[in-house]
Amino acid sequence: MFKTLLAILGVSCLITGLLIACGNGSNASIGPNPIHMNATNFLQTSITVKKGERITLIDDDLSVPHIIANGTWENGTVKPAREAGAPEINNVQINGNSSETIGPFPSAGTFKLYCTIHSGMNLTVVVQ
Ligand SMILES: [Cu+2]
Repeated sequence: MFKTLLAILGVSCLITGLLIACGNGSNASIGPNPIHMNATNFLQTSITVKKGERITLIDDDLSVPHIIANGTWENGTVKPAREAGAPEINNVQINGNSSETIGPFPSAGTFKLYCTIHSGMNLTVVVQ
């Protein structure tokens, strides 16, 4: 009886330890300056970061991908453009339920990103 109790206690400790380890692992996998996206847009229109930092785009939708590039949507029309000092973001695909880290942004300024799939899906990155 006592041995059985000890065994149960041991297994419980093992499971608890594994859960804690897994929790730490998933937190560490989220990159700097997270920006979430749903199926059709960024959940925030701009983000301010420090010079040299990166941003992390997180696709919270299970099935819809996003493809990110330098430029902006204006009244339903794509205006590809890369500002001086902007990192080249050349059709970076973020699949459903995953994330990609973009950058670094080496220069101060205001940089526009858009999704090539979703009309009006714009993000402004302000680097200070
Ligand atoms: Cu998109």
